[in-house]
Amino acid sequence: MGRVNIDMTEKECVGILGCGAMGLLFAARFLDADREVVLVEKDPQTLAALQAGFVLEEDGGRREYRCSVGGDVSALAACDVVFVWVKSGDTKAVADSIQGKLRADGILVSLQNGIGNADVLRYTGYSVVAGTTAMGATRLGLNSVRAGGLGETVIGSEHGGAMQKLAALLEAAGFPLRITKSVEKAIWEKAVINAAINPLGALLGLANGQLPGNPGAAAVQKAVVEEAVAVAAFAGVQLDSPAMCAEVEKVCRATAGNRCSMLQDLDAGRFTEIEAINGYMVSLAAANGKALPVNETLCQLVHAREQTWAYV
Ligand code: KPL
Repeated sequence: MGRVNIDMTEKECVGILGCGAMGLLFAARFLDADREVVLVEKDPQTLAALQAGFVLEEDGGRREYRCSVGGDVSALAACDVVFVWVKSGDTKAVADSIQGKLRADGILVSLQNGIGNADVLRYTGYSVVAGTTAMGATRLGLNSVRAGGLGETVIGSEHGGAMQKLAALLEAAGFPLRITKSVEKAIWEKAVINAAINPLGALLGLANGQLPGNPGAAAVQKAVVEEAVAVAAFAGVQLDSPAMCAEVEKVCRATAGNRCSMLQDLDAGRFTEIEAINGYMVSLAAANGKALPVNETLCQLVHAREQTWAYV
């Protein structure tokens, strides 16, 4: 589908719920586009740092931003659109906490990694637009982020009015945008890419661009993709293994310098999104009487890394 041209006379208020790398990158883009932005962050240290503003590093330059910041979802009461940028494991808690706190016509947006986030958010009763983004970002500190390249953002077309409003907002903020009739497929494609890159990058401590040239890592990536493509069919999504392998390699090269989000999580002592990515696939396969040994082993290894914090 093509570009959406809507004359927005009124400037929206955009909420960002969860101020990690992606949350801050999106906030910066909307502030650059002269939108009002409200940040909500539950971690007290990050919240305190954000009260002093935040910094975006990009192309060797550095820009400082200031906007409203709150520690509770009630700060989002006036927002037209709220981007949910918490980790997948926290989406359910967000859905529970946000009920009745937004405008009745407020729009929730989930571009998070993993499968099933939008379904969880739909329980709130608000309009939810689901999608994916390939924008790269690396968190440098509590209130600083480095932009990592302009990747495509994809959103689903099924929520007519909400989708059009969101599309106009994203385009005004300069996001390369694609609108698709099959957002489920786009979410699965992104999940397969994450399943093949994130646990390997995280366990090996390698940047994305180092994975394809590492024969062991590349062989495991291929096995992950083959299993993931087989299980996608149980969700009614038809994917092609060689095409997905090529896509994984393309993303590794396009985001070569990026340390994937799972590696950033482990480095920062945060729990990872492995359960919403490889773990989701393993569970769906099990529910259909199939095993995914490679994905399951990666889940166990990433959990084992998370559990090492118990010993420090
Ligand atoms: O989405 C990503 C992530 O790090 O979570 C990729 C595409 C792998 C980029 O690093």
